[in-house]
Amino acid sequence: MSFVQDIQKEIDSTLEAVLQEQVPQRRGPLDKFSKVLRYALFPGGKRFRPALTMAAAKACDGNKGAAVSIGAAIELIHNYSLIHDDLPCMDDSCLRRGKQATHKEFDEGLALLAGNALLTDAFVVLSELPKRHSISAESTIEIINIIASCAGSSGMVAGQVLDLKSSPKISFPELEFLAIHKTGKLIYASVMAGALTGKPTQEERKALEKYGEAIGLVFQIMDDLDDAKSSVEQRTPEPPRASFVQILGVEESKQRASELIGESIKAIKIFGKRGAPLVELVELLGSKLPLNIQG
Ligand code: GRG
Repeated sequence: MSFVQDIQKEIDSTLEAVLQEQVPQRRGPLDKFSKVLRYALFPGGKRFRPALTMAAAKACDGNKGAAVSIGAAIELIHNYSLIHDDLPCMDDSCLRRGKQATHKEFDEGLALLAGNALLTDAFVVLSELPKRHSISAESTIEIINIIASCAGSSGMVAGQVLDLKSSPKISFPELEFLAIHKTGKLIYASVMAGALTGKPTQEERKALEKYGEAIGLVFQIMDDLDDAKSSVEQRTPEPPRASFVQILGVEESKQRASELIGESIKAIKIFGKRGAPLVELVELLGSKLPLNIQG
């Protein structure tokens, strides 16, 4: 089993345990709500962010159990963002991960509340790091601070506000700023929070900061390239939204992704063998780069 598949299993069972603990009443409306939460979380997506958390923990000789809990908490936040992103007042999407979006399967009210619950429950999981995994109170506060600030009004939510309000014709710097916030910040937090389960030196922190920032952007560029490829294959016009492909074109987007991949791998050279899972993950992300998009 690969590193990523291994992590998917561990994260799924931790998320299952969180559901069991956080929704105690198994009858009436709360039983239905528990189904809404389960529907949104399972089957999951790639669980890429938790994989980053575990890989960063490995690079810093961190605490594996704590990294699994942090990865699960980040996955709760990521899934909240997807539920809310699909709502009619946001991206208005009917499908997510090949099935009905949560608000379509249930209703908007329950979907909104499911997002709120997942976001809030993530912080229950994080606040239990000292009790469950002997992480110091100081490190726990730092982990919570990084995740909350990357998810909140100056992080992912800021990116979503810009996405909601900006025209498809924004400039390249504006698009990059949007992507760094909407997509990159939570990815960056996944890396840094994993590292903090160990005791990274200042130099190691700086290296991981560079890595986290670079792959956050790579993630969005690859997502835009994938969308462009699907539009061509399905002969459907791309929706009018700002994207790297729309602003830079296919070749320059690939070139930018490949530069960032190079920068991220260079940044973590100092970890030697301990950095192998981090390299594996960025390579996995870039593995679709040779993709051929012909309009
Ligand atoms: C609603 C506050 C709020 C934020 C929403 C995550 C997000 C911000 C919007 C999703 C829109 C989107 C398609 C962004 C592109 C990159 C991205 C985050 C894709 C989805 O993440 P994956 O590919 O999803 O990791 P899986 O299904 O694998 O978990």
